[in-house]
Amino acid sequence: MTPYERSRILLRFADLVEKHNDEIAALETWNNGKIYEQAAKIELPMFVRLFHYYAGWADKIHGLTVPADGPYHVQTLHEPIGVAGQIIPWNFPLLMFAWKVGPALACGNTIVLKTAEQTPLTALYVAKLFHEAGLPPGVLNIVSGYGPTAGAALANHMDVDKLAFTGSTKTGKIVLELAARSNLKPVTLELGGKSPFIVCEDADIDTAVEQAHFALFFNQGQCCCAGSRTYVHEHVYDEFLEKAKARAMRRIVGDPFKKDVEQGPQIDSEQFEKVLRYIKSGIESNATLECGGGRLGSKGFYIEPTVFSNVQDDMLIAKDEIFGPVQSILKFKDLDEVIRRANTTSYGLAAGVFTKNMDTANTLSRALRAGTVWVNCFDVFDAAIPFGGYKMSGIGREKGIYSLHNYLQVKAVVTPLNDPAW
Ligand code: TXE
Repeated sequence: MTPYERSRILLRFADLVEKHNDEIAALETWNNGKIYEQAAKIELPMFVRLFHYYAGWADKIHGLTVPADGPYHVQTLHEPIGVAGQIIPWNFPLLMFAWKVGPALACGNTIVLKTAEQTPLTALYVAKLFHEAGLPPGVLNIVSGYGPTAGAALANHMDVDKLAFTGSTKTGKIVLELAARSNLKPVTLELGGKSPFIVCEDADIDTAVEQAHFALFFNQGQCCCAGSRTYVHEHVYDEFLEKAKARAMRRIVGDPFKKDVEQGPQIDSEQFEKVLRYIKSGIESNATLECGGGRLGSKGFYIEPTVFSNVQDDMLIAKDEIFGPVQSILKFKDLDEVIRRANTTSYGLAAGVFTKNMDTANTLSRALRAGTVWVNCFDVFDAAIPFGGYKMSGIGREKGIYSLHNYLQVKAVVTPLNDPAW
């Protein structure tokens, strides 16, 4: 298929999704429990935008001519890598689908994608729309299955040429090992995080409070890049804490289809229990429980928006990825100290910095070992902005121009100049 035809299919697909925006958003809420308004007004439009973006790339992928020493004509061909295996999680079922499928198809690959066992619905629905958009049978294959069986089979398969995985660091290590033991397929990993959110002395406190709240509680706290260590300068700590607590107490939890509700249920009983265990551990390690701390109601996996203050770096709630609506607030004195503490983690996915001083913003954004640093904002996602982790938060980058390299082989073709054989 020509690159232009690929581009046309991606555009037609995006148009079909746009046409079915509200019903797909409803399906995503049934799938995951996320807020319907969020699915309909943020995630679906972002999904469509991602496919428009990759449609734009499909006919702009090309190699180079290389000025090598000697009488040679040297060129590189950028070829599709082949069959891409993709394993996605349950927290953003559609967006993770788009981050993986968009670049793989733009580059001309075929795909076997496994959805998370909790959230099989929307990928199947949109795959049908791909068919309607003219994607030939066999190019995009969706498998609904469990991790240790269907997921592991993909990672282990000798005929899968590339693996892209998003999920926990623990499972990331397993799939990397399976890939190494089988055919050494290249692997990109987007894993967990424990992202610092740093509020400097000169920050606009009301904005910082609202953004820190959003950074942690968005999507029921089930975000890999959640700002889950809120570091606040000692001079503004008390004011910040009071306002952060008040904001969390105002958070509306309930039926994700209802208007004005901000937080739905956690994804399943396993995650629900895990979050409650971490809350218990925070209380036992003597962090101060400012609000929340338990289950909300007696039906469904709803958790009260929870805020801990007086959190210390060595507490489990400050070290582990909780993946739930639990904000941990920590106090710091100066920049060197907060840089050191923010970087003392095995993760390195993202960071937030709130300050009015350009010098502080530049210092922190260079010093923090994280794949994304948001300054005076958080969770700004755009199809063109690369995303990925340092350290145990992953390998490689998704989105933007960087994602294309995950799905291409580079072949160097070397031909003598003035070859008598010509
Ligand atoms: O993740 P898993 P789980 C973190 C978060 C969460 C924890 C556990 O902290 O509480 O991980 O969640 C597939 N071979 N994140 O257990 O197991 C699985 O079927 C191949 C952060 O749900 O990593 C699913 O499709 N595949 C994360 C995907 O891996 C396997 C998002 C993710 O599941 C497999 C989700 C195996 N042996 C959880 N075992 C993020 N980075 O956003 C499981 N899978």
